[in-house]
Amino acid sequence: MALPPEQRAELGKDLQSFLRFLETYYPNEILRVKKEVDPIFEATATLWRLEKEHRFPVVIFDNIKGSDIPCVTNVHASFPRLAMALGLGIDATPRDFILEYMEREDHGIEPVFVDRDSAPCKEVVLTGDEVDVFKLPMLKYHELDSGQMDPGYEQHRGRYITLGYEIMKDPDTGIRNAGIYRLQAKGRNKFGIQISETAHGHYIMQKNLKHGRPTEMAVAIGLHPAVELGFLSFTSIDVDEFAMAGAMLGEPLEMVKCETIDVEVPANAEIVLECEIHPTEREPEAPFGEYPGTYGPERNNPVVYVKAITMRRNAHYQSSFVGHWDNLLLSGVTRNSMIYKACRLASGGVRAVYVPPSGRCRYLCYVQMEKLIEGDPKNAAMAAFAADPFLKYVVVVDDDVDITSDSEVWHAIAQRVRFHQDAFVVTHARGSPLDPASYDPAGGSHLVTKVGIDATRKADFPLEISTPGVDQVDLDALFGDLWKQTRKD
Ligand SMILES: Cc1cc2nc3c(=O)[nH]c(=O)nc-3n(C[C@H](O)[C@H](O)[C@H](O)COP(=O)(O)O)c2cc1C
Ligand SMILES: [Mn+2]
Repeated sequence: MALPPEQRAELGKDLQSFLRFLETYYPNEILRVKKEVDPIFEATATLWRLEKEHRFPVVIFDNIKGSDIPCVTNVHASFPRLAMALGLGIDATPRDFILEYMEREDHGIEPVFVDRDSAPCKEVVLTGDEVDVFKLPMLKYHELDSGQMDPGYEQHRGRYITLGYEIMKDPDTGIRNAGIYRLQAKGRNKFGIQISETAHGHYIMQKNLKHGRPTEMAVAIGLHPAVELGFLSFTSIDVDEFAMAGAMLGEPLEMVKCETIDVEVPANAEIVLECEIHPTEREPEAPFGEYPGTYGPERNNPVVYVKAITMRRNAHYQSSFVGHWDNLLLSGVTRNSMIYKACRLASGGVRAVYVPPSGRCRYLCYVQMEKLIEGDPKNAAMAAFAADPFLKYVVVVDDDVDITSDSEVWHAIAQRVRFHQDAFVVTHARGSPLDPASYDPAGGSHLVTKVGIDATRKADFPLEISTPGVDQVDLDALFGDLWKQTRKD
């Protein structure tokens, strides 16, 4: 369940060390593309082609047209890699992951400061006119991705940064915050930004906007996946996510001050953009291919100016393919622990929760429990809904059902549910504004209908068939190897 100690020691604390770890011990997890690849669709078409083959390796594009910087993609597109980032074995289960993640979330490790001379992200410092974001291998992901461009930059329309960790400080409390908010490249030193209304980053920006102040914001690109898992932990606005990043890394996160703004960033980041969100300017941003597999609508969104770029000498840029496994799994594994905690609070019988990829790791949740008293499954379902507003269907099953298997869960629904008494429906509840089945998807409605289902066996469930001795049968003794050569259905 845990990585062997010699492998664990080489997990590293930055993106490139993690990639070296994979190359050394799990070389089949990485593919490299050496030929020149167009940032407009060609890289993402390659990833999607692999996806159609059910292959989700890390893909490193060494040579994206127009950039000297390699583009690392798909790091989070496979669950075992996320588990290994936390020191778990390649065969860890989602339940192993939740328990490890929760344990670490409960023991934050405060960051430490290093001086700029020992910070890899300061090896190259570009300020003022030296700033040109189009030197970064930013990709265009989906056909209709767009947004308003500055004059002269039309050929770059639709290129986005999707895996920048935006770091800001709450002006009232001074507490740091980190979250991913996409950036639409508009000009040499200018982006549009989409920060959802519910993100902490949005509250911080609003506090500054009320006073007509710009918001200082650093964007860290290219981090160790454990650091990313910490930054994305579902904490209250009063928790410094840098302590969560340290907890996931297993040691304090090393931080360094920015050159031009009063913000601190991970010293081991590959690339850092030092920015300000303009206090008044807004411009059309998007459409952009979003996590549900549909486009997020164009909006008049804030504008961001880049004051400096600092980076490693051999910096690697990192991208996430939004709407695909790389994006879905990363958000999925971090919400599981929040849902699990709430469900355990509601019922001590809950054993595990899982937000399956079939629900885009957002809309569906399976809860596995040892039902000690009737009614408990519905309470567990209500707790899951209370914890995560994006959920629309929660299905609670007995503890012999494998909740990582959609077909086992559907079997339980088909066999054990009297819908009129085992399900409950809540209309007009808050969901995701990007939900394609919200009451008004074109208008960006966040109102959705939620369904909780108790698919556990009820007290009058008939006796199930069984045959004594199944586990004692020795197939090798009976058939030699021949049984293994029969077709597996
Ligand atoms: C690949 C990826 C892309 C994301 N893009 C956005 C985005 O563009 N806007 C947004 O508000 N949230 C986005 N999110 C979700 C937020 O980053 C996430 O909810 C985060 O926890 C918000 O942090 P905060 O509440 O501390 O601000 C994205 C998540 C992932 C994994
Ligand atoms: Mn936060």
